[in-house]
Amino acid sequence: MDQPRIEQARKLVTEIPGPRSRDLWERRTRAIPAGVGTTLPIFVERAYGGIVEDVDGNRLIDLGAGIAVVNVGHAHPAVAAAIAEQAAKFVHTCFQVTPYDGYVEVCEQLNERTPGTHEKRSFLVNSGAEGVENAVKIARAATGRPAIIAFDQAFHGRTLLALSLTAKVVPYKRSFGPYAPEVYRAPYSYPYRGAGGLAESIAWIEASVDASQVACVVVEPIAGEGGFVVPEPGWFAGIAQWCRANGVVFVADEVQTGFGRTGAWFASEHEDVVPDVVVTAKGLGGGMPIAGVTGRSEIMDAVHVGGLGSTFGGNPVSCAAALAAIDVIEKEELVDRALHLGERMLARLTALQRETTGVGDVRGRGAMVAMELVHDDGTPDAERAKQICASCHEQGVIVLTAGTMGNVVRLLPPLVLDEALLDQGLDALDAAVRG
Ligand code: PLZ
Repeated sequence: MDQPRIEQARKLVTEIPGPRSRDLWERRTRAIPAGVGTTLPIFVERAYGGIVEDVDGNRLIDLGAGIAVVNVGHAHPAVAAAIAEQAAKFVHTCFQVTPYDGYVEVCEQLNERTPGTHEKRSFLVNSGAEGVENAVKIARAATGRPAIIAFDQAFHGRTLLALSLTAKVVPYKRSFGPYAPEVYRAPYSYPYRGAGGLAESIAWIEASVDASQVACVVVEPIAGEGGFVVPEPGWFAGIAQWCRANGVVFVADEVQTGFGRTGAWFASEHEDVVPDVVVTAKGLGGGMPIAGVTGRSEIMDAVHVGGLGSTFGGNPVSCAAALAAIDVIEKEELVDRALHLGERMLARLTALQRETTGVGDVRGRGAMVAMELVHDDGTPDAERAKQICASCHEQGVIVLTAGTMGNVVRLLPPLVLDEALLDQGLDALDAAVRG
């Protein structure tokens, strides 16, 4: 298919945001509630690879990948072609009404590629939050138990049950309760803050709820929105081990960490953990909305016929995009590329930490790298994180904040990003930090 490819170079022709984006912002404020936040108010005209072009003709380097979604790059030609081809055949039937093979094939891919060689089943929904909700439903059905364990720093989505599992109050939870019952929270391992060693986390769990009442633990291998917090070695595996010992379903939320992002297909692999259930979304669809719930067949099959479903879940166009994206990750060796980009990012950020003040911690895995900004006394400096992001945005580089305290700047570029573009993005970040 003919594809309007955009030269992989930054180009700034107006201030950021430019006049056309500002006009659209006016319309946006009249049409859309303020509750929908915005990181960077440029309005997008098109995007390709690692470049996002706005309506004023500015071309920005993307170090955010739509929050870990376009791992294969924006509008990858193979993904765009698969979408167009499927759209011309049929766009929707509802898989529960009349099935189609793309859905089956995506589930086969998920069963094959997620950790573990045991017999698995998968089913498809539309978003990470919906995936998490369904993982909990399945775990409850399989165990007959009510309770769920989640952790500090956790983000699992914005629907009510998922939001009950999410930790951060502002902006996510404020004024939206009451929350779902039977959710218990334990400390997440946070080496920089010296919090949540394995023994402490398990002690918290056991002090909060009787293990025999726990259906599942829902946990991210790396806390994504929570600030790219990489747990201490052995922690994630230790929690999985506790689950096994207590008949608790171990649910890995790989929504943000999956599909090559961390330099493995799934981040659980870094800890040699085989989760009972894995939730995927984001990178799975190459930019199209789709999410998967994959688990041991005996757990997945515990649900009665008709107990799982969704009108749009596993939409045929999203499935076609997912199959193309998975193929691209494989053929373009993007899992290895994530490691390579990650090393480059870590090296630059580590130098910044050494040569400037206020960068308390630099951490990450693969192409999921962040720095935590702190005051002299070590307390979180969210204002500085915000300023650094704003400076990057002015320089035409999309970066995002994260962190339960909002004091983390995170980098998660498309895995196809040109090295030269990455370096320019890092130059902008460097300038922003050195101020
Ligand atoms: N689990 C680990 O990172 C989504 C949130 C964006 P959905 N993270 C981005 C926002 O402001 O809402 C996420 C995640 C992890 C679940 C989710 C939820 O995925 O597809 O946004 O529902």
